[in-house]
Amino acid sequence: MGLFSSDKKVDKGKYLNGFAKTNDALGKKLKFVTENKSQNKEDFMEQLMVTLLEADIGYKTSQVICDRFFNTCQNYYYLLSKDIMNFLGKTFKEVYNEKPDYDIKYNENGPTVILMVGVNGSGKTTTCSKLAKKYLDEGKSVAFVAADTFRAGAVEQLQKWADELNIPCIAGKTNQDPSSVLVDGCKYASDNNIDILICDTAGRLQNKINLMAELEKMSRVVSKQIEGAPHNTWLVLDANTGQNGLSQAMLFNEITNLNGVILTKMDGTSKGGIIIAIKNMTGVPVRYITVGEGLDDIQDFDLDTYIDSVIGELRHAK
Ligand SMILES: Nc1nc2c(ncn2[C@@H]2O[C@H](COP(=O)(O)OP(=O)(O)O)[C@@H](O)[C@H]2O)c(=O)[nH]1
Ligand SMILES: [Mg+2]
Repeated sequence: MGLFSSDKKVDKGKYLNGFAKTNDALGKKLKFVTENKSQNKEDFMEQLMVTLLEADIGYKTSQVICDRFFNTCQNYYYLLSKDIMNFLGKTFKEVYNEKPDYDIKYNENGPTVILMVGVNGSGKTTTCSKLAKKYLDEGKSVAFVAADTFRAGAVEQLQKWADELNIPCIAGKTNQDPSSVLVDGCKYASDNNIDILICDTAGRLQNKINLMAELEKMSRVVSKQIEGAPHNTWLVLDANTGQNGLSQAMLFNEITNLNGVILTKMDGTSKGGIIIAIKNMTGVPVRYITVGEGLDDIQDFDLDTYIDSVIGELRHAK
């Protein structure tokens, strides 16, 4: 086995806390709806749809889940709530896995470059530090590139985390071309046997053409420095943004080669159903979730633990 293993480490307690609000909106409501189901199919279908939509599973994905349910369980009225919940859990999993999942890319022959992208305030910089802590705990060497040269104070914010974690931070000057900072970062990482180079970038809206073009340039420039780089381009999405997050994922995916999504601030939202919608609609796997502001509030995304956390009531349903 190489330096990198794809084994996931999952803390169930953090999942349960992180998804508590989604569990209220989805699990507890589904339990109620299925325990008190209407004999009228249209009514029951509507209740199911509304519950899925409220947890931000999205219209198209919710429709797929409902169709599958009513096609398979025509005699739904005679089913136990527990069986319906189990069926739905299984369907969430199938829908998530409909587009192939694939592992995180690691470079076994040099630094693995991770580009963190997303809109302002989504949690990119704090997630950089959480990721760094996680990789350091796994015994890897980590460095930062502060390529957010656009916003005043952005470089200092990452530098502060770097000092706290005691890792190098290759920083750009205000208004320096972010691509040139990335070049410096790649050179540093190659020369200093860095395993993981985490690159923080400026927040950009998915509909701002020149900022998106800049992102394309960054990828191109990095690919000339280290073979296969950027090995990972991860979109950092605030889970609170729900369906807007879906449109961000689609547009970023058109411009860059996204191969992962990180959903942040899961602890503050009931919209955790967005995870299923994002994977189902874009095919981009969810890599991590963040569930708080602490350095350890990051978790590998694990589909089974997620489904258990959001609709875990199935075990107690009648
Ligand atoms: N509650 C909570 N807050 C978070 C989480 N992740 C990030 N934040 C907060 O979101 C805010 C914006 O984060 P920042 O990393 O600066 O976003 P950036 O603009 O994308 O770099 C900060 O106040 C973070 O502490 C999370 O998982 N949970
Ligand atoms: Mg930032």
